[in-house]
Amino acid sequence: MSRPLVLGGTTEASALAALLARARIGAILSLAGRTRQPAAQPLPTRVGGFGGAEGLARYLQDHGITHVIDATHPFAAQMSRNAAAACAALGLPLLALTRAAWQAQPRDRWQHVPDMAAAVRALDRPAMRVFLAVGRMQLAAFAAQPQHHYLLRLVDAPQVALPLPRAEVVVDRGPFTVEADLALLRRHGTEMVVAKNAGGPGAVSKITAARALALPVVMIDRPALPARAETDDPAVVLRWLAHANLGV
Ligand code: 3Y8
Ligand code: NAP
Repeated sequence: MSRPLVLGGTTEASALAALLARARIGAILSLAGRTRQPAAQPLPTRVGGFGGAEGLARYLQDHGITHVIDATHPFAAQMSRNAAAACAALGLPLLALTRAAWQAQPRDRWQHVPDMAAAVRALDRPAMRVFLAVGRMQLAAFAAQPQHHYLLRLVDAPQVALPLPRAEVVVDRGPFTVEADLALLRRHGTEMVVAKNAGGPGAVSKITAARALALPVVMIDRPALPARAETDDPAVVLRWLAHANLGV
């Protein structure tokens, strides 16, 4: 009997969780515990870190996990590295459920930067109205460019003072829509968007809205991830589980 662990926290992970629950596969979903009220999921869910790759390996053994599906966000590189290391150490099958990066379209005004530090450097210019859509955990880096008027979209209301002197907060969790993001950017008078190349449908609306408004986008490219088997199709994950099950 297979007992998969899904490392979640994305739209794709939630969709896979629904498929696994409907197929009555005894999977467990795992979240880091970054948000105060994570969306309810149709699988038993554990929340919190494992304690590095070693802690994850112990968890996999203690809970008789037979497969690991890494459906984490493309920027959750540490979790992906730990999953690859723990599965290699235990000889457990690992499959990543990923989503393609967004590609610039002809009218897009993207400036690609390799990482968050380069995104901060790209803002080294006179004050602008910037939609900083990178979430809460990266805000401190942007204190190096305090001159801008920032619009921040966070999943939870900030509990501590923000590291940015001129910032307006919108508390909202995606998936978002184009019409809502168009209204948001117009209301704020946004002149530039800063975004991670998350890919997928859940965060793309601000990129589509920026295109419609001909706004420049500082697009942060994805971090390098460990080599592993990948698919962007949840149905492939189900077949992989069935096949690997036959193999055990
Ligand atoms: C805790 C689970 C689902 C999953 C929905 C996706 C889509 C909406 C868009 C913007 C960009 C951002 C952020 C974002 C999106 C989906 C997906 C996605 C971006 C939840 C969730 C968790 C998190 C963690 C959170 C981070 C933050 C990043 C906000 C749940 C809602 C900016 C990434 O306040 C914080 O501490 C937030 C932390 C990691 C990045 C950061 O560095 O701050 N996601 N987001 C997961 C866990 O605990 O393991 O609360 O229910 C999931 C989703 N967020 O079920 O439909 O699939 O990408 N999440 C980015 O892509 O740039 C918002 O505003 O346009
Ligand atoms: P990260 O930097 O790659 O991971 C840092 C540590 O957080 C990991 O080493 C692990 O702690 C813990 N962790 C991360 N994901 C976990 C999970 N699904 N279950 C249990 N522990 C987890 O991760 P992150 O970028 O902070 O992302 C955290 C979560 O938010 C992930 O679920 C991710 O899918 C989701 N998310 C992230 C982003 C983003 O922009 N980064 C966007 C949307 C959703 P231990 O070492 O103690 O095991």
